[in-house]
Amino acid sequence: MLTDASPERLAHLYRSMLRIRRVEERVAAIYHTDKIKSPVHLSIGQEPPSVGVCEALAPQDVVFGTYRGHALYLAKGGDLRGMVAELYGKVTGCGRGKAGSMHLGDRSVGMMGTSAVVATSIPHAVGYAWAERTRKRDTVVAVFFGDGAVEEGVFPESLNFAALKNAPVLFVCENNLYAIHTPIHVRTPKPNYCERAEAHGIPAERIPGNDVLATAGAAKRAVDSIRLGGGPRFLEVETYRWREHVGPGEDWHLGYRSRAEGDSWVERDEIVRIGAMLDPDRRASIDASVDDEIEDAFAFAEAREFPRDEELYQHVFQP
Ligand SMILES: Cc1ncc(C[n+]2csc(CCOP(=O)(O)OP(=O)(O)O)c2C)c(N)n1
Ligand SMILES: [Mg+2]
Repeated sequence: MLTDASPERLAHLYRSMLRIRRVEERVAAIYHTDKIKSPVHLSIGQEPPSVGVCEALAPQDVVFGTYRGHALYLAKGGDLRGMVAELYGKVTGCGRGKAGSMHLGDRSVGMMGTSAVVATSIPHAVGYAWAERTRKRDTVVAVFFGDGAVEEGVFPESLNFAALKNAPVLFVCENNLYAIHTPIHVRTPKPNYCERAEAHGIPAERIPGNDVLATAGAAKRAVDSIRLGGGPRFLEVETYRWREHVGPGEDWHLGYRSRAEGDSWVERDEIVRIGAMLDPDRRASIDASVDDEIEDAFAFAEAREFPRDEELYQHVFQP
């Protein structure tokens, strides 16, 4: 990690978050054409948790995520062309066109995979971390999940096992305050996620305000401790989903959350905040290069082929 708030570091964080935002905006804009063959759970507004935590990880470290995985895939260094082609269902996609948006992976950069079944990647990550520790490998495993996943039974089971085995795992709860259309306060009497981690002997930190620098700082402290053998850590990053739960649009009309609440998050857009810390010329050059890269990735996806029929049973699990 570069020194705190150096221009290089801010430019990197800005670029990384902007790239995720612009790709997803393009996905949303073309979704009605049906060229994208997959349901999409957009991370627009939720760029800081993935970008902040991934900045603190080393190249050999690995991540596990959820169906809302575009931000994590890109923040961990996943190939942009591979992701867009995957959304199109093309054979050059990172899952050879068979995985779609909800199952992104790129093992070459430690993006181990994502799951559409809420909370399932938590025990996967703990098992992987324990295996890496047993093999005496210098790997930190970060697992990302939503506030809804905390209500699944595997959450406390996984925390307990990770603490017991001193597994090198960083739990990252992206608390966007909702599970689909249900707010936290009607799902749980006490959303004290950090206390729940601490009850298992796992040090925990809550980062309010969708703050990428604070997230990166907390993640760095946690990752350093895990790498030194300090055992699992827990982060709760407060964030906010701007678009509908699944799909390209907005959903303020549904009434489960207010436009005023949404506006309060949009007004403190972290991409705008970090961008304002940059020299305007540098920011403009990043904006242009991100647009070029996205143009290239969509052109690549458009031009490529769908998998052939005979590939239907290749690269898939067959019991
Ligand atoms: C085991 C399981 N139960 C229910 C669902 C249906 N479901 C899909 S997403 C979701 C909400 C999850 O909310 P959260 O974990 O907060 O993640 P977010 O979508 O807010 O990022 C639910 C209940 C599912 N996919 N898997
Ligand atoms: Mg949620």
